[in-house]
Amino acid sequence: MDFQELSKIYHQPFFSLLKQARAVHEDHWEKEEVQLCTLLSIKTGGCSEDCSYCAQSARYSSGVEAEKLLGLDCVIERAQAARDGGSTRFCMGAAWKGVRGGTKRFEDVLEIVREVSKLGMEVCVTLGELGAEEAEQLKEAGVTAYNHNLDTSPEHYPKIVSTHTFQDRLNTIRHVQDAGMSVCCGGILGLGETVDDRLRMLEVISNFNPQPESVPINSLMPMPGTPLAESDPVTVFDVVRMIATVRVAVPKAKVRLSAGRTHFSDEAQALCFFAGANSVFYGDKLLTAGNPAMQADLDLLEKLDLSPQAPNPSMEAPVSTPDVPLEPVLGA
Ligand code: SAM
Ligand code: DTB
Ligand code: SF4
Repeated sequence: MDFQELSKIYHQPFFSLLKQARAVHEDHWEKEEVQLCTLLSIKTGGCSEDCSYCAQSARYSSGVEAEKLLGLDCVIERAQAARDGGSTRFCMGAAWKGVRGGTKRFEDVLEIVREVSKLGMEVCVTLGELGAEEAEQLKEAGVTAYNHNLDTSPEHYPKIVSTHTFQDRLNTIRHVQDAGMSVCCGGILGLGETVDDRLRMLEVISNFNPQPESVPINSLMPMPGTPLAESDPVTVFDVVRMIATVRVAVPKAKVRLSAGRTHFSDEAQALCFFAGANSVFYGDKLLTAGNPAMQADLDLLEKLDLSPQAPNPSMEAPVSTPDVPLEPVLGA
């Protein structure tokens, strides 16, 4: 979808937008289900990048200390606990600029992925920048989806990060698609961007070929010591409008109501689910920040007559559409 179309959808009266998003949602998703995904930070802090929202950048005094890559046994224990708790996707995050083949740390990650992929959950990793070969090795080891967010518009991106470019992000996403992994790609609301920036980001994401398998919508969790620590919170209505617009633009994607839920009431989250969100991070911690308690989430789903989604470990990556350019479009 192009920017004009997205803008028209986004700016229609609130209830018309909800109605449209709900109709698209019901056409593509039969069951009243929400996927529960568990996050684990396998390598925390000390990151070389300067993403101004992130507590894990080594450049800011956020109180998050740099740690080593977690050992295999520890990760497996956490993954088993996630599965036993009802998660169907296990997402491992590392505070790295990226990974390079042939290094010990990449070999260690591949070993972790091989073992986690035996547990019957979807396996997602988010390790930063990837080349084509690294992407193939991750796919081979058992990764089903790679999370790499665009986070904001191409125009706003350089105001938020200076150590890598928006185009670097697109290149990694291309490598992930070429290797046959699903792409999980979304962004953050609350980085001082305009609504147009949010829609420009969605324009780029919705024009991926294939479209992403999942789109996480994070609301900034202002982290002490980072340049965005004093940012104004995003409003629930902005989040709901964005989720609804994503639902219409990327109908087959899981739309993941991601960071920031600790600031939202049950009623606000109910609106997000109505608007098309059908996945959440589940567990009381995200990577370094807090998340609602597991029982609170289960209680909320029950109140809304939603059930946790059944496992689908053999999930195939979406396929590209013929006659549509394969390169993600920038400035189209
Ligand atoms: N280093 C890798 C990367 O940048 O892709 C993976 C980890 S990074 C922490 C994953 C994503 O978490 C970011 O792209 C951003 O969308 C989200 N994130 C990080 N800090 C956040 C914060 N304070 N509030 C909301 N979302 C945040
Ligand atoms: C995503 O879009 N959100 C998750 C996951 N992908 C890796 C991360 C949220 C991080 C929130 C801040 C923190 O925990 O430090
Ligand atoms: Fe590093 Fe990722 Fe945080 Fe940026 S968002 S500082 S790349 S961990």
